[in-house]
Amino acid sequence: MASPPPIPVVPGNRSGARGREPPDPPHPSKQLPELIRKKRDGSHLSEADIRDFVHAVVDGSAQGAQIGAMLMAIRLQGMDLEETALLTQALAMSGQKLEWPEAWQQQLVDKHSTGGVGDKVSLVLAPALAACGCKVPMISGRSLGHTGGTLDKLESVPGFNVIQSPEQMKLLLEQVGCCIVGQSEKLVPADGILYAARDVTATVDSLPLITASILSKKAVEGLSALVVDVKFGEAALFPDPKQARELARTLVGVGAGLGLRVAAALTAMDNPLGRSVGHSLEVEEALLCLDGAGPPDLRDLVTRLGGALLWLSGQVEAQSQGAARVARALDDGSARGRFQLMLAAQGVDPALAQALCSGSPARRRQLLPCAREQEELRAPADGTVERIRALPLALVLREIGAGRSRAGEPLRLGVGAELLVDVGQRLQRGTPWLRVHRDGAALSSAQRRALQRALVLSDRAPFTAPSPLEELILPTSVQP
Ligand code: IUR
Repeated sequence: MASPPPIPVVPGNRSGARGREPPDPPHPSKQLPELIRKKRDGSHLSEADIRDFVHAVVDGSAQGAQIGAMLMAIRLQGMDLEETALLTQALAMSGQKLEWPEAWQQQLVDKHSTGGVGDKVSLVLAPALAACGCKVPMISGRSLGHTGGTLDKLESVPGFNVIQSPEQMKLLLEQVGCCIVGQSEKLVPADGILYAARDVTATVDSLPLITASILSKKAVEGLSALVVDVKFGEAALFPDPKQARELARTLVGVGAGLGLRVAAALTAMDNPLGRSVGHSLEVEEALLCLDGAGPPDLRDLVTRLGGALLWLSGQVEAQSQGAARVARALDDGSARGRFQLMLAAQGVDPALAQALCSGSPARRRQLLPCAREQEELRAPADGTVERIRALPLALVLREIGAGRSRAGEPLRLGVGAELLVDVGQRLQRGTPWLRVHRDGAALSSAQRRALQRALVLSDRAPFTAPSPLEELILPTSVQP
């Protein structure tokens, strides 16, 4: 594999670059109907149009209905790459840009996912990359709909604080090499407002809006390289692989236009990733992966995404070399050491962080939030596990408290499920295949039926499940 192209230096998009210009004065919201009409009728929005819209969103002059109308116009009419890049920039400029020492330039990397079930990759990858010498200023999201969120998973560790100022993030990167934090009023506030509005206006699944939302948060991080994990399959935002590939290409293309080196991984989200779904159960599984063990699909994704990032940022000669380096960090305990440091530096009692990281799986379970009851489901027939459908599983778990239907809803952090079998495995009728961790009443018969439908059996011979990573789309050219 050839070395990646030299890293472009884009003014205002790098460590040491000057801060953003002071914002222009607020614009009156009476202009907004014109802008909305323009997009509604399929015209191209200019840089000034997009900037005016984003200003109005942030300064509060845009009414909720106007924001919703513009989002729907964009959802229905789309945006070309230029408009999407302009929207990304306008969102990024709505808050503070993170400033890092010049010496970190090449080491700054990050990963983002479009949302999955059982996806705990960030929990493992951020400390593993830190152990490989990277700086990872990860701004993550919360659980929403049937998909899980990294911030909520981390908050199942008592004391973990996702609210960190830009100054604290810098300290975390100096001392630990990684941090995982939430978006705040200082960081890309326009995306926070638009994301919440998208959620209640059926405009989440818009290619330009997703692209601008993800890349604006990454543009302020001043990265050398970014990999976006774009999910496809039944439980993904875009189930159709063609649409997911289009999103992946848009992310790579718009990223390149902004001087960001972005790769997009297309990964299958039909089965949950790993064997655990649910907040504290996923932290336990992330710790297993950090022990150098855990499910092979999780380790495979962590090492391959990490390998791609080390290669893209020019730190290794080939992706396979990067993957081997990440695998070493998992096997020699250095990644777990970084995770322990990150927990303690982000508010967890150091004794608890140590006990979690060095304890046995049984001890870890005692230290994390635990559901009150467990209930097992058994295979209804003999057969080979063809699929374990992530979507019905996640929908039932959401009903019993492991997910949210609306932003801000409280979560039951110990609620979730453990898969007791693997895809490709031969089962006999009556074999326990799923252990549900629940707080409330027993599962209803409708919930049990829905869960049993998640187990898809066939007459095939046993097989080894393929890697979830189907394709890595790399930037072909970078236009600073
Ligand atoms: N993650 C984001 O940061 N923004 C989005 O719109 C989606 C995932 I979907």
